[in-house]
Amino acid sequence: MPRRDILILLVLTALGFGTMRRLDQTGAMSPARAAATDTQRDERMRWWREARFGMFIHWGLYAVPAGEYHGLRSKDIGEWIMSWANIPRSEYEPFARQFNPVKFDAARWVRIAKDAGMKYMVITSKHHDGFSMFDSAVSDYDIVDSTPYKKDPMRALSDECKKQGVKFCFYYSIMDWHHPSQYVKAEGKHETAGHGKTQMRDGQKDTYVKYMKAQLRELVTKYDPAVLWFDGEWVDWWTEADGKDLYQYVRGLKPSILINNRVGKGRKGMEGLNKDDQEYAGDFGTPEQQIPPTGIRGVDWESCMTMNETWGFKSYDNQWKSVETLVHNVIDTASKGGNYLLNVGPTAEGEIPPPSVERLAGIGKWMKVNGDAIYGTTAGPFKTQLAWGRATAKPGKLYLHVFNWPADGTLTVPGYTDHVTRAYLMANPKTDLTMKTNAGGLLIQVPSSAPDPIATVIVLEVAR
Ligand code: H79
Repeated sequence: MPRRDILILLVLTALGFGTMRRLDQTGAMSPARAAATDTQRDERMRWWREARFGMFIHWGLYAVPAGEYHGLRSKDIGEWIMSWANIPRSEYEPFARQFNPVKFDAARWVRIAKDAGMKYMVITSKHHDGFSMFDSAVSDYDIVDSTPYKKDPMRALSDECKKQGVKFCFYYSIMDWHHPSQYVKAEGKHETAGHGKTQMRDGQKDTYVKYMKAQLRELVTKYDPAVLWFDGEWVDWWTEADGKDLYQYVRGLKPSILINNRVGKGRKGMEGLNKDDQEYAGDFGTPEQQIPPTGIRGVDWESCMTMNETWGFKSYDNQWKSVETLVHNVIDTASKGGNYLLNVGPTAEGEIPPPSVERLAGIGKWMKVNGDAIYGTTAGPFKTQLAWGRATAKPGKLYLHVFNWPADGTLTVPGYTDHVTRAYLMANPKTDLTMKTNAGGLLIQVPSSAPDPIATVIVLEVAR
């Protein structure tokens, strides 16, 4: 490691960077240090908490077989085909020769995300299959050196995100099905195929960690990502100490970067939030394919989810969620204080599938009117789930997201007694809605039918 990095690392370690809650070596924390690190942490989390909605992109060689290998199809996820179809490296590598995304248009991808109301994108720089989607100096198994495309789409995307004001972020898998340090030891599986739990060859871990660090240095210094989103950390050869070390390394490369909890072992299964037996590395929790039943105050988290049933493109997955479900998910997540990271799986030709584009446009239409009730909000104040929908909050404002419109023209906000000075529809801010209170809470007179069939937002101005 260069001297400069060691220095930065020492300083950051001394400042107590890198744990979900910040403790010093003894496990205790002086109030002064807590305040300092909280401020730094709040500072670097600020844009992310404000953003609330991002695009996940799973794009790699797996888009070539698109969920089918020698006639075999599966319900399993597309980017795991090297595992479930038991494809050895020698047969998987040639997919690179068919990966030619001539229809890839960085400006269009970023525009699609932006028009959907998404504030950041997280794209696979390297998934479990080990193929680098950027021009890596430490591997030839990358898009520039091994495909007929020969260009670097991450360069184009990073530039385009800067131009259009979308935060650009990378996913990176710790488990690697292509690196010689790792192999498969499982009944009936090829030694060099993909597998949920790769083994580490004796004495090879240091070599592999050096390789990861070299790639991460390239990713951070060449593309300036706002987040590093690790995954594939559950293999038994990866430890929390490894995670903390990698966290500090990446933060040393760019002090303002955000790093998810999958850099280490904090993640609690698919729930994704941190276990509480010790302090784990990572700036935010990562529930996968689920939205937690309630939020947790003071904990940052982001739910990632597919729009159909796969992350990487599968030609025959038509199980699309409706625009209504997706908008409800954005709202549900925000109402619990989290971010929603919604996935698209582009084709090997470089196109975001049209059903995804249509749905994103639908979400964007809603966000354009109601975005103020999502961006920069925190969880609503209600302890129990509202029968008609969800609530989000900002200082001086409460946003009611009504999924089920009241048949009798009266919306009841149960137990709500704060001083409300005004109520109006987000889509019609000039017209006041009539309110009264009774023992049940606040009663708002609303139009007889739902102004927005997906979710109507009612804004309450609250005296602080
Ligand atoms: O990149 C996408 C997927 O390929 C990857 N994560 C998303 C974002 C992924 N999805 N599912 N899996 C990986 C399967 C992993 C399942 C498990 Fe486990 C790993 C089961 C047991 C080990 C996760 C960690 C659940 C329990 C521990």
